[in-house]
Amino acid sequence: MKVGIIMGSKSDWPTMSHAAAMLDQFGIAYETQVVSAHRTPQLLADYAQGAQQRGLKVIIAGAGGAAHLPGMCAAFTSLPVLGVPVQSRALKGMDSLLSIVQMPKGVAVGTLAIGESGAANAGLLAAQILATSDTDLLAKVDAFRAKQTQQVLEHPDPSEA
Ligand code: RP5
Repeated sequence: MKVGIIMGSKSDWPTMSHAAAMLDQFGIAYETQVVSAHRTPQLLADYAQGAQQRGLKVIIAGAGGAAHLPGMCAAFTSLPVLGVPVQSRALKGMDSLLSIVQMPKGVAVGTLAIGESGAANAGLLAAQILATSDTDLLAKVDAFRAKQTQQVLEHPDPSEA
């Protein structure tokens, strides 16, 4: 497994599945697990501290509300941690975003957008990180972007179905 996708609750999966789907597109092996900063703190410590030794290169961590998972995960490992703010019911994910993005200097989390776009882009960014040392994967990322560009250029009329 190259990428670990963790999330605070099963209820985060509909969002975080978009990270998994992006990794699937690139044929990147990943694992998924519920790891909660609040409900299973010891599991979080064990997961993050053992991640590098188990061969993971990037961790994607999604959580909602008082979303401490990405920051605490980053505190336990020097692997790159990509944080996905899951959209919460009460505050629409602003709480998640602000909890994740405002890391104090010295411990870094790469924060993505709220919700599905952020999860998908976390998968894409993980692919781009891995592609820095994998030319086959870099070619796939380039092809993905070229196809996206082509689709826009081939259909410039916004009223077209
Ligand atoms: C967070 O609390 C989770 O990441 C989830 O987004 C939120 C709600 O969790 P559940 O009450 O649905 O389990 O820890």
